[in-house]
Amino acid sequence: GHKSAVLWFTGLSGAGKSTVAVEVEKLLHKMGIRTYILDGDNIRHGLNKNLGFSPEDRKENIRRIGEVSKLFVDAGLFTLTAFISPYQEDRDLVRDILGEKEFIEIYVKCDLEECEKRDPKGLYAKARKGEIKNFTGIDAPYEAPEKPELVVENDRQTIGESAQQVIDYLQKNGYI
Ligand code: GGZ
Repeated sequence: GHKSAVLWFTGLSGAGKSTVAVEVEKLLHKMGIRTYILDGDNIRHGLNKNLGFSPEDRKENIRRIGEVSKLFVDAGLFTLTAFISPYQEDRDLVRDILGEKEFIEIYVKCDLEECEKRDPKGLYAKARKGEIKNFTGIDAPYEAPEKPELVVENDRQTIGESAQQVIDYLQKNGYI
């Protein structure tokens, strides 16, 4: 058996949160573990489509995602979330909602310079030109986790290595 929890990936836009989450999910599936990924595609376009990117809206975005994650964990699923979640206070609130053992904070570390170079959706370029306001890393803050359970350095290792690091953590700590 296994003990389900939330794998909470946090980091800049373009850091590779979703990419690592998808890779971890594949590895969990191979072990017969059921999962669900929450990301901008299924949350910001649905449940949270009334929210923008002000600090207040981000706070509410993260709070709702925390509550939804709790429901999935209660249903027995390993839940993987991929949101910037830039504020320590908001992530701490989710930790309170979930409980210490059910919340695994994973800092997906990647230099701003590298994220900006990747810029898959051209959003950093737009933010630099002032066409997008309050863009994380440009004119809105990102507070790096103070005490994450795990740090994966996506600008220094492959996605496969980052994913394996997460699986190792889960095994070492008795989740799987
Ligand atoms: C940051 C923004 C913004 C602003 C639109 N700031 O690379 P993406 O496109 O797919 O990831 C970013 C995503 C961030 O949404 P989150 O729900 O993860 O943010 S938070 O946790 O802070 O609530 C980016 C896009 O939305 N995007 N405008 N101003 N990212």
